[in-house]
Amino acid sequence: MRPEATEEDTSPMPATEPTKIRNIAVAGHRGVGKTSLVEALLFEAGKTNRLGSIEQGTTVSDWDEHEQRRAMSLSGSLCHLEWKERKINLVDTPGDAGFQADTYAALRVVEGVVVVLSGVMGVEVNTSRVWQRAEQQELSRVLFVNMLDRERADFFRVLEAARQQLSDRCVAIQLPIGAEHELTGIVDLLHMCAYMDPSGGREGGAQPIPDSMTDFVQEHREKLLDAVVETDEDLMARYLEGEELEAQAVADALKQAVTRDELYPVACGVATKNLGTAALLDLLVEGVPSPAKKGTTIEFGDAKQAVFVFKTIADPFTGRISCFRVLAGPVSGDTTLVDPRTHAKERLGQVLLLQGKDSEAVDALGIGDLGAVAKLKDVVTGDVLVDHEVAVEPPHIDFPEPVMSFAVTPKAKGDEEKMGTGLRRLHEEDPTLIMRRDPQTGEQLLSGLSQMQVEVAVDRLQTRFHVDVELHPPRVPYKETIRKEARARHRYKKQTGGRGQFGDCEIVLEPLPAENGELGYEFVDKIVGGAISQSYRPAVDKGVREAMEHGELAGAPIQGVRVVLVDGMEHNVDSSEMAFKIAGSMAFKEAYAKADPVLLEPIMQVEVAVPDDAVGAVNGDLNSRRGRLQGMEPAAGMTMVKAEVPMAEILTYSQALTSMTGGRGDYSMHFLRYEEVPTHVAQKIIEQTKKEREEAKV
Ligand SMILES: Nc1nc2c(ncn2[C@@H]2O[C@H](COP(=O)(O)OP(=O)(O)OP(=O)(O)O)[C@@H](O)[C@H]2O)c(=O)[nH]1
Ligand SMILES: [Mg+2]
Repeated sequence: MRPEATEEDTSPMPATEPTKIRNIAVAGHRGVGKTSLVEALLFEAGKTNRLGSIEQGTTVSDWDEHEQRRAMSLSGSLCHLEWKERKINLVDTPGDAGFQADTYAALRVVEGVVVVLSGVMGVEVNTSRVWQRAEQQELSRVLFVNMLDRERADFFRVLEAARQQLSDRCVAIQLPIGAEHELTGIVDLLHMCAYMDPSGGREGGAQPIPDSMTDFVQEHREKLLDAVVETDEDLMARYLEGEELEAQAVADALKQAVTRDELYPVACGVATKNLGTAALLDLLVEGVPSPAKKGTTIEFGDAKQAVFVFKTIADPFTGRISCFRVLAGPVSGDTTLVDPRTHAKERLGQVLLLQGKDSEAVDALGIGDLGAVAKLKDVVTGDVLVDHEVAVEPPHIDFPEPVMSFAVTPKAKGDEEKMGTGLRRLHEEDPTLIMRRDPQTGEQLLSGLSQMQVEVAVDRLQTRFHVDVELHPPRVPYKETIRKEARARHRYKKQTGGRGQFGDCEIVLEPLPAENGELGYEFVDKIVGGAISQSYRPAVDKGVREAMEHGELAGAPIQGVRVVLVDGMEHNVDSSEMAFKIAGSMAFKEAYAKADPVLLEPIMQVEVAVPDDAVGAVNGDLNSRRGRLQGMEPAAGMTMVKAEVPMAEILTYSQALTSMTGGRGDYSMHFLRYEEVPTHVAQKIIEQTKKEREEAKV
């Protein structure tokens, strides 16, 4: 007899069909209301019973204690909801420049992006960056102009900015009713209806458009129609003949245009009041293509089951959680996959759906769906797991390069290993957070995309891994080189009781020009006759190399030198390799002092995105940092200032830029080349080194 189904019925729940899935990243500039919008969408769809807020630290997606403490998103957060019989997976991404790794990874696993803009600020630096990424991935995009209840918010100004700076194919699909604190609702230009402000409750369904707006709405409806018919030849023909186009035909054409990434509808609302969410969800379901329609560009060979890991959460308690997209499936729990990168077998225990920090086990996930699994062994973000060994090229996510480094040391002696383990785990979570030892200065460096990112890592080391660390500006990796030729001879001779020491060599130092920007070293043997026998000559080279490790000026490595061994002498009993090594080293030091040695410093190429009103201040400041301006270009409502600046002057730039631009500035930099330090600056560094050496002696 068949048992009756109970609540604990374990019959497998079918995976969601790929046609019924919508994968969407919510992205944009810092603090425009992305997390608040995701919160509102979950609430509107009935996934939550109350609208959480950033202020109270009660949103689903900013669940981490550090996110709540700083009132900002620090990592991507995966959520899901159902709307009109579709499953919508949402990835709430951080807007801060320091945490873009998750944003870029999320853009690899979705078909659509809601680009959120502030109704006050409009297009900002990161709006443009996200837009460009989405463009590269050919993702469907819907814009959401948020915060329309705020003072100085202006939907039409933002719309115009989006058309100018992002794409002229941005077109309003909604309009606000009223403005700023008198905003009372929005008009849906596609379905020609209105939604009134629900003040934080669920949205109340479609309403008639207020009479007072008829003409205005008509004007914008026509703009929308113009834009839509342009993407559809049949409609265009009928439109030009003056035919009245039925609403459904327009809606279908719009949907197709959004799906094909040809039109970018601009929606609007107020996330914190839940205004505009129903219309937005409709638009996402209709416009964003399903994984069945769009497919993925990530390779998985002929695998029958395959997943792509786009995010790793390093939880000290549950262990590692890997978030993935199913490439081929369905994929169920209790499956063993293989990671072609490591050739290791990885067992998937339970397959999970994530809702912020909460997880729910499901039987299986179908193609295109997003989910997670705990405790994989050696899987890192970016890996593709498959059911049998196939040669797949994992997708290149192209994470941004770190722009700043700090020297990091544990407060307590003996905590080095704990710090190392913690930082390695944090790097798994955020691949743009990089730990390395500088071979020249010996310091442990922590590099990242922003000061905030590094500071958050320090906080996490403390709360998760219980190790307190300190950050210092790193030592600048200076180098030394010579400007002119010099010659020296050194005889190393020791006569003691037994066998003595004898080595004698004469060398000439010559400046060696850089090759491909790299300063090198060359040893040339020009001994004629047999002044020094063949077997001792490499010892001279060795001695020279040792002397070059720490130059006399600032203890920095010497580069850009050709050493020519021209003469010497040996003793048939007392000579040894050791004696020639010492002679080589001493001869080098003597010649070096006469060869006009100079100090070199790394020069960075710096690009600063500056709000127009702060350009003067930023340029002046770069000047005072010995920077050389290379040019200025308008970029997304800002000015992109390019300059070459010595690394020593820009180690602590982030705070200065924040205060000059009210937090609206943004910068990136990379190493360019080494250059001679100006004399007055070099003098200070040399004196400082001298002082440190003397102190070390005492
Ligand atoms: N007045 C008003 N405030 C809003 C609105 N949306 C968000 N906020 C507030 O703006 C602030 C930032 O909101 P978040 O949701 O954290 O913005 P975010 O884009 O997720 O920020 P990051 O993830 O840090 O980039 C919070 O204080 C929100 O309460 C809105 O529509 N109107
Ligand atoms: Mg957020």
